Amino acid sequence: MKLFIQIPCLNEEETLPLVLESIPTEIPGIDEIHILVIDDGSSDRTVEVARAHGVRHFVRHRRNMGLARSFHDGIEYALSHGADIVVNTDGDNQYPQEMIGELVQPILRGEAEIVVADRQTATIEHFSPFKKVMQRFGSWVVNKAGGTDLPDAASGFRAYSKYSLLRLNIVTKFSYCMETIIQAGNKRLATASIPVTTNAKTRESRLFSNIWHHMWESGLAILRAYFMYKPYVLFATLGLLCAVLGAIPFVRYLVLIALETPGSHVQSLLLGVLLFVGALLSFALGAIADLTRITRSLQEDQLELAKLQRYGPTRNWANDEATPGTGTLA
Ligand SMILES: Nc1nc2c(ncn2[C@@H]2O[C@H](COP(=O)(O)OP(=O)(O)O)[C@@H](O)[C@H]2O)c(=O)[nH]1
Ligand SMILES: [Mg+2]
Repeated sequence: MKLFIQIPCLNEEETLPLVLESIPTEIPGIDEIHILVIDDGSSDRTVEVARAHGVRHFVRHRRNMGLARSFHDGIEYALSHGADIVVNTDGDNQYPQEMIGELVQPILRGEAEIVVADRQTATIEHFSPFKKVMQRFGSWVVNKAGGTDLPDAASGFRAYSKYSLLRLNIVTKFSYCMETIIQAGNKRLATASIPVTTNAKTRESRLFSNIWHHMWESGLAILRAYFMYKPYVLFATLGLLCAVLGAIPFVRYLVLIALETPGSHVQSLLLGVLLFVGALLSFALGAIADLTRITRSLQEDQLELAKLQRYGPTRNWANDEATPGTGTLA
């Protein structure tokens, strides 16, 4: 069993040693532990520091390409080097690397494909009460959209089985954390969570300038991910709303005409017709969006097969069965 621990880094020379020193050298059930540093265009000595600490695997971006792309490229590297499980941790030493052994256990036991560490945000001292409430709310929204039950959806400290990595396709540029959970939920990949305590804060977040920025980006990512899987829910709701609202002025118009009240009442008619057109458009867009969703899911099946061919067979650990197709693709 080959484990890759990937660390996306943007100028982390100061904290990276702490991260690397706290990564366990032995984990029950794991035969090989490899550390992969993804340098996303750092201008400091991140890579030299990693080398000095014995890191042998690197993905390097000449320019900064963002966290989602870095995660994606790290996964490609790990899978093409034979990873069975990939753990993601941060370069700012926010997460307790000592817990990686525990993090991978639900995968090894066949209970989950993705394990998300629960930072227990309610207990983190440097989080403001508002941030704590927002963390809970954000996780609640993600769980609603994905049909999952994870207490800390924004946590980047996670373990992924190879099978889950073959099935996930990241499309948003920013908050891949939320997106992966919603995808996993919609693809019925088993997820699990283990509680961890985070290390003391080493610096401010570089991903988000403030909590509003975080909420805005996360909200957009959640909406897009949700939209990818259930576009008809949005359009059907919008269409129904327009239809119901449109019926009110329309009925008013009919009643006023029937009662032969003075005036043409054309405004009511116009508003009613406008809203009915809106409803019609929403339903039509819903139908198109649903067809696109079907096309996408067929393309995802193709992509999964292509990845299987490239990265070799895997097992659906949670079901303890070979993935369809693995027999012939070996
Ligand atoms: N690849 C990449 N990693 C980044 C970028 N910005 C931050 N990171 C890394 O992502 C991780 C989390 O960043 P951090 O600033 O701690 O954000 P936080 O998750 O909000 O605390 C760290 O390992 C950073 O080095 C970026 O633009 N590209
Ligand atoms: Mg951080």
